[in-house]
Amino acid sequence: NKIRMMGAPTDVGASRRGASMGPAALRVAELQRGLQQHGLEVVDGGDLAGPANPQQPPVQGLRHLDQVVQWNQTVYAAVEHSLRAGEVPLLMGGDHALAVGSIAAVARHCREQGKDLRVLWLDAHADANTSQSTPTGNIHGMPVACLLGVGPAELTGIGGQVPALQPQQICQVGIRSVDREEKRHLRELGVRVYDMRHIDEHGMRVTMEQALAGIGPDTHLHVSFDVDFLDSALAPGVGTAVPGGPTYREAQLCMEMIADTGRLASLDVMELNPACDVRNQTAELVVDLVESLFGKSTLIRRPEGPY
Ligand code: DIR
Ligand code: MN
Ligand code: MN
Ligand code: MN
Repeated sequence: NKIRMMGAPTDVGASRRGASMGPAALRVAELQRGLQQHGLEVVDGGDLAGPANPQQPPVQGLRHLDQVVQWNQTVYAAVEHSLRAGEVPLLMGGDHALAVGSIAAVARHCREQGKDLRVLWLDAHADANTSQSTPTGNIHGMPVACLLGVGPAELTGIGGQVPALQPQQICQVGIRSVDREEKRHLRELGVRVYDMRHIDEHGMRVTMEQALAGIGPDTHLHVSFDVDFLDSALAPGVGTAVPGGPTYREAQLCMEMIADTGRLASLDVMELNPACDVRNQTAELVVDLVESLFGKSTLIRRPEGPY
């Protein structure tokens, strides 16, 4: 199916500015051409529009709620429209708060089409804070909680069903930074989390086999890729870098195993921050990894796994 790139140039959900330049950096790194090289049909729908960043402090534990809601409504509508057209939406963030709109649209589409939705959340952070537990007030630390029904009604209600997602539909990989109160909340929400220790102990291959288990012909697989998932030495171009993430090879294997399922149907590429990057190297790495996610491989491989 045709891939539709759409940019959401905003950083209203973060406190560090710069993720608003993420879509431009991905275009400079030739994301569209990179995917086309593998025979994929890719259109760039340009950037969505939304409110500017007012750079205000949090109000009752939430920074820029109105702006985050507006951006999410726009993202929701654009992703929904693309899915209805039978496309694979590729959202270029923008901060990760926008995954609420994106995934709410995917969830609604799956309900309507009778598809089995699975969300793979690749991130250093669990993004499961609430206005109570957040140490920063940044809504990009809250989208998982919002999608599971915990958060301000203007966000949890996007897509018309609360919660938009059931905890067993989402699985996190690469987690290594969870705030103190967020930890308890994550456990209560019931999200499956494969943290870095799990990857250390079992390896990326076993971890991804576990994360992808149960995916079948009726599955719509959505990947929400926060670029800070990657080790911060490889990928400095993010606002909240955390050391100790997946290496280049581990990240490639992760992406290739997702591609092998043949079920990837929508994607978020979030939190790329060119203001923190070194000569656009993080954007270039992300393009390389997204190519793998859509099936680039070194050799022609025979299917061998359970998927
Ligand atoms: C931290 C950082 N847990 C917070 N979160 C994110 O502000 O809630 N950084 N998502 O990318
Ligand atoms: Mn993150
Ligand atoms: Mn384990
Ligand atoms: Mn995130």
